[in-house]
Amino acid sequence: MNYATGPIVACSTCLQGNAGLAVLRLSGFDSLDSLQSFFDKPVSKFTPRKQIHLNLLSNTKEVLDDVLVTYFPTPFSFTGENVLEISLHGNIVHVERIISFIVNQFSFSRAQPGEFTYRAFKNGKLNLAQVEGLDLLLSADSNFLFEQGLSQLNGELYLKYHQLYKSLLEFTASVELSIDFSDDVGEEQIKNLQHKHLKKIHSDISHLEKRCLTPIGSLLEPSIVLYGLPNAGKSTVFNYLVADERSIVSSIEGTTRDYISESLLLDLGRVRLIDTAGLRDGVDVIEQEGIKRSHFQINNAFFKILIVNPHSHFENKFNDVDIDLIIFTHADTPDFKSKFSNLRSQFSASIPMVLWGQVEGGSMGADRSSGPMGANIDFGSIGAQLFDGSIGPDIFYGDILHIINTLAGYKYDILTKNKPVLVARQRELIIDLSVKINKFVDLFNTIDDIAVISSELSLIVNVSQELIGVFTPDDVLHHIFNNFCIGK
Ligand SMILES: Nc1nc2c(ncn2[C@@H]2O[C@H](COP(=O)(O)OP(=O)(O)OP(=O)(O)O)[C@@H](O)[C@H]2O)c(=O)[nH]1
Ligand SMILES: [Mg+2]
Repeated sequence: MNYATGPIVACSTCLQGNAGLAVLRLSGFDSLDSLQSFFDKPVSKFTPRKQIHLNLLSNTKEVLDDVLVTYFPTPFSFTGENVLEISLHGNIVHVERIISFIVNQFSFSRAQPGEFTYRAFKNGKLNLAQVEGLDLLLSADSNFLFEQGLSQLNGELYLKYHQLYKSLLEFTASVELSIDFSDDVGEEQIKNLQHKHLKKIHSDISHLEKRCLTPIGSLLEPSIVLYGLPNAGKSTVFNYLVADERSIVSSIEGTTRDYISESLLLDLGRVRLIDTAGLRDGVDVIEQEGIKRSHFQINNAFFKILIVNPHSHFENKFNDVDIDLIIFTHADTPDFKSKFSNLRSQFSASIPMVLWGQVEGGSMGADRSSGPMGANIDFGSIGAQLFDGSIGPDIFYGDILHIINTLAGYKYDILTKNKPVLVARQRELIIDLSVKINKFVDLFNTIDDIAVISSELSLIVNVSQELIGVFTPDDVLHHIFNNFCIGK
């Protein structure tokens, strides 16, 4: 982290291309007077937190742009320093020209990634948990992640951490009490007090620990994987879902050698849909590597879809716990019904199943809205007349995208119901706290040496301090702030 000490400037809106507006953020300048030559209105007219409409001027008094400026005087700003936000026209070349002008004319530095937030943190405007919440919110791919980021930014977790920290300090004080005043305060009284505090701490930590048990990898970047044996129809289903001939489809086993992913927008937010290499043994090293990678994707996906072609020899070697949905392909082919009926019993009755097939004469793929056979046939579903409902109530008919949307959304809701702690740093510290407190409870109940108890306790207090950011090692800070992008 190599942050400047003087004033900094950056564009805080995402400028991937030309846009209507861009917002520049300037922070850390001594006074508005130093920037007077940049504006065609006197800075004495600027009212804090109210927009003012003016022209930006070059040093030869030419108009650079027609803008809106908002002034946030220290300490009532995002960074705690004097801040200006300038809304200007969002042409990339123009934005760059204005930033260069500010850098050269007024000796500003270009802000590094996360530098504004770092200043906010250093100046006590945000605590570390809030910084991490902001990071979560700004990079959230799902509504849930955004909401979690927002609630963390609003201090939901920080309050819990702080409450824990306070309990630990109170407990420490009661231990100190037994060291310093053991002659004056009754032993019984002290023990009661200490047990009460320890119980509270233990329960607070256990409660937080429960929120760290959901695997977060699968929540932060939710992915849905299609897996199964070679030739099952994975790539065919994948292409249908992403509405593009993205994956190569062929009747040759082992066509997909490495996994392929595409973004899919569902109700829960943006997910990665992954097509994997067919799982089989005894293949060449390249395909083995592809299969290894596929396993990694399967393990990490929060929603796993097994694709089965009932015409191929199939033995269920998959762990049923890991199957969220089974799609049986080739439902359009003769004999499908009997083959499928034989296969079904290999799976737990509680796993949802979809029957899916190519409509004869239609090409697999792109146009979901009408379907290759016209309006009456919903491509991706199988006509109900094929099965007459005799197959059972847990077989879904209808568009598979819709079914996946519903089931994946449902599972995501279950996984996120307990509001898991999402920031890896906090999770690690909470797990550490939990291990330490469990050990400590044993120690406290078995030994009487107050000096040993006190020193063990101080280790726990240190971890809780790190959790609320009273003490945070530099490399941890570096990691957190580097994750941000420029302008944040
Ligand atoms: N009739 C019919 N053919 C299908 C269906 N699904 C897939 N196929 C065909 O089955 C063959 C294999 O399909 P793929 O999608 O390439 O299978 P895959 O599971 O990706 O196979 P690998 O990449 O080798 O693991 C292709 O010829 C597809 O056209 C279906 O529902 N009905
Ligand atoms: Mg394939």
